[in-house]
Amino acid sequence: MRGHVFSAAFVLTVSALTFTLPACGPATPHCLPSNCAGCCTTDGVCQRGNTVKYCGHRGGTCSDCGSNGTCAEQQCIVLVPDGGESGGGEAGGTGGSSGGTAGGLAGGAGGSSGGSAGGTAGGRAGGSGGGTAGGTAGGTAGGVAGGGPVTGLVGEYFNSAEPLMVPPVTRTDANLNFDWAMASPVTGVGPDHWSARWRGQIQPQYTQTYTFYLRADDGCRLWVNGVPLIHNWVTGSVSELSATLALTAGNKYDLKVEYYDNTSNAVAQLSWSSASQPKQIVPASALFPPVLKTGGLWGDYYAYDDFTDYRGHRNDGPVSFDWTDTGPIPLHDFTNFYSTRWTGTVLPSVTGTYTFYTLSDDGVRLWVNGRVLVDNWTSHSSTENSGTIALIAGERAEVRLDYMQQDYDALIRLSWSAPGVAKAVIPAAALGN
Ligand SMILES: [Ca+2]
Ligand SMILES: [Ca+2]
Ligand SMILES: [Ca+2]
Repeated sequence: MRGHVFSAAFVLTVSALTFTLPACGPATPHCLPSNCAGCCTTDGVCQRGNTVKYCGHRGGTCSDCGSNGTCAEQQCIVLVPDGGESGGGEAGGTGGSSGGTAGGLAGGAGGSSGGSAGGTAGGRAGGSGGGTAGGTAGGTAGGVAGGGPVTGLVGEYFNSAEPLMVPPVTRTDANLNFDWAMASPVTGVGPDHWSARWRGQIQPQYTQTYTFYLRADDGCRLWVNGVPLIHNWVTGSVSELSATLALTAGNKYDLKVEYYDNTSNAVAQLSWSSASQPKQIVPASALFPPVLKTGGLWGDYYAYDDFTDYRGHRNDGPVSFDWTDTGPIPLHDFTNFYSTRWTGTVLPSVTGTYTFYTLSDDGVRLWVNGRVLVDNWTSHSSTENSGTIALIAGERAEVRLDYMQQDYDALIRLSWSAPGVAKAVIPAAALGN
């Protein structure tokens, strides 16, 4: 497939989200946003200075489940308040090795010492036990002692050709300046046939048109503030693609990069330049962890029914569409043989067994917290499928919904029910990404 470079000339303004951070809650088996603004460490104690996106479940990959059915190995993606959390002072992890990686993760796995996190930024309880983040590449992620902003991107690494869900390894990467050569990117992920996703925010210094350069072996995708700038999901030797976007100094823009290595060498480097900014690898000081956006799922739209020929992205909430006559305009206007993928989170309002329902024409697949709830990837007329999973009130669950249209009618709807929650299309207010 050919690569796409989207040129965009929008001036985009991001409204800053401000989080109020309550005091850290008591030790709980689950790190609930209702009683804690932080991620859980392996013993369930909340860390200050972070806001939970999801915490806990690792679905079928959980290797150490507690007696209550949740994972002892907490897998947290954390969101930090814009501008950093000031009230901190909890010491960053002592421990260990090197690094200065680590900002934002509850690293979680294993609890061995050797902590990541030395020199993390203010307000974070770094050093959550080692494991995943230890020894990451890239140098100083946070590094600002006592009250400075937490920098760096959340990096998720997958043993699959596509970034799916519930990655086996999550860590903070200071920036994207990787040349792994023939090696594995991180313990737990093999040297070939792996993929990664980085999410966060990027803050320019100048109000100018920036050029973004993504140098990769093999495939890569880049979005800035939701605008698809580069889409080059192909196998090949190292290549660099570029695209431009007008930015405003000091604003923080959502950044997402997806990447895969087929075989052999692996390279992923993100640079930028502008009239006043000589071309450079985007530094850690301009990169920040992601901020949760509520109100919808992230939808990626493809003109073919096998997730090829990418046509763009938008936030969708709720997911309830009849595209029989029009196709999903304005992303594209094909009425036959196309596909859409939604990713994000749902926020349960009660603790209990949820039933998720898809109504589709044609194929549909649904994952929640890494578990397959619906798999009906066939050509069919309007059909309802369902599956159940236990969720916890206030704890966001990861969702991925794949959809494909073959011909004739085109319908897709995502609903849920739970004890005390009547069956209904999942409302926008319960969606996030
Ligand atoms: Ca390789
Ligand atoms: Ca390669
Ligand atoms: Ca159809």
